[in-house]
Amino acid sequence: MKVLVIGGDGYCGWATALYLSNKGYQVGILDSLVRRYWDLQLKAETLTPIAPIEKRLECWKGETGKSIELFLGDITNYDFLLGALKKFEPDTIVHFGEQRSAPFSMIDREHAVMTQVNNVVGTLNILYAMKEHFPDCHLVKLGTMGEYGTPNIDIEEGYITIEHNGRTDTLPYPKQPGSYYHLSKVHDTHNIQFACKIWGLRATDLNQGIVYGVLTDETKMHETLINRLDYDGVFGTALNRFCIQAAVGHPLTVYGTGGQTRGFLDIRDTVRCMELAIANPAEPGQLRVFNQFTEMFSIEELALKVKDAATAMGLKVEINNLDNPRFELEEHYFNAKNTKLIDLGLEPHNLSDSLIDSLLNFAIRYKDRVDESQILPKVSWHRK
Ligand code: NAD
Ligand code: USQ
Repeated sequence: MKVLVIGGDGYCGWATALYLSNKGYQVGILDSLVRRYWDLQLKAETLTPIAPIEKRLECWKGETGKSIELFLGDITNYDFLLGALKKFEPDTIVHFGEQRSAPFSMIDREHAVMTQVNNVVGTLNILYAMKEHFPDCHLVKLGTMGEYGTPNIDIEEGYITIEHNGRTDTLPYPKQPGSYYHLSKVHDTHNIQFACKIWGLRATDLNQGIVYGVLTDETKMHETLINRLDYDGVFGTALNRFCIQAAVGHPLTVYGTGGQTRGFLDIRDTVRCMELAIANPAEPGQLRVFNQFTEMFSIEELALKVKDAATAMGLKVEINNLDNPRFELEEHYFNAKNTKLIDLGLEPHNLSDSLIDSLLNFAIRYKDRVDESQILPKVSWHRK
């Protein structure tokens, strides 16, 4: 089976492309490398020294004998996208290729517009290309748990059955996203749903939680295959950031009380979920939604776990409750369903002390690359 991984130079995409290639899928990577450019603009580097994409692929071929075809370009350019799809002829398109940082989207008007144009137009171009030329192709699209926000009722997987004035219907679950980035994902969901309905396309929307970890069986084969690991205040995410902060002796940056609860998963589960979604495609005309996370934690709980593990290693760690730069509930109900991927065969890697230890040790290995001025959050959701 031929799988085109859009965004295959990024954190989730790189790990997924290698995993699928190792499993025997014929894999192509399409990426504009814009994320590397944003890092340069922000003067923020990943903790890990990531090799240029061509070197990464050469190394993969050397290690495994497997080739991954590369398409360099931007999916908001329809002619480029169509050219790449016609050359590769995928059975499945895995779409990770978006601007994925909530703080980045909240920097100012330009970044909000850029995020929404990049994400919404890119996805819409994929839908049109599928309709015109690849109507049987399966789209596996990365959404986010943040599309739902934090409602005071259980979160279902994409749809909810509602009884209203004596009548009943199953409807898309209400969306209350918390940034212009998260909003772009909601707009994507609506566009995909509409395209599946009117053109009979097939798609799976994976509402992924926050991913942590760095090593997968494939990315650890060789230093040149190493994945990115972001720690800066714009692209770094909660648990990964805390481990790197602990490694350099920076107080852990909990925003507000830390009562914010989210779904989380290990990057080794991200790649397995992709395989499961690809191997069990949606039906024509169907937009399936899976909630892709394995466990729920509050931010405070995670900070305490990292503090305990780091202290046991002899590191000195404090937790700092900063003024929350975001507009979000800090104490709330959160109970989301996540059975559909488990039903397909996912066996979660739950967050263990040994995983936190290994992430801490990994961070210590690269700690000389940390620029501490990049750690504190600089982007605010609030009106000045
Ligand atoms: P990333 O920034 O590491 O990778 C995204 C890749 O997409 C980059 O290599 C970038 O160059 C590429 N890209 C962006 N716009 C593009 C365009 N217009 N054309 C071609 N390539 C483009 O992000 P990630 O952490 O790997 O996230 C991948 C996807 O998973 C995103 O859609 C994100 O919203 C979703 N997701 C990520 C997480 C997480 O914790 N990292 C959690 C939930 C969902
Ligand atoms: N937070 C802290 N301290 C930090 C960083 C974050 O307290 O140093 C808090 C935030 O205020 C928020 C929560 O932790 O309440 C999560 O923030 P995050 O930066 O770890 O993750 P988020 O902005 O939600 O975005 C990340 C990815 C995004 C993905 C999303 C999944 O960047 O691509 O869509 O996780 S989810 O959160 O389920 O929507």
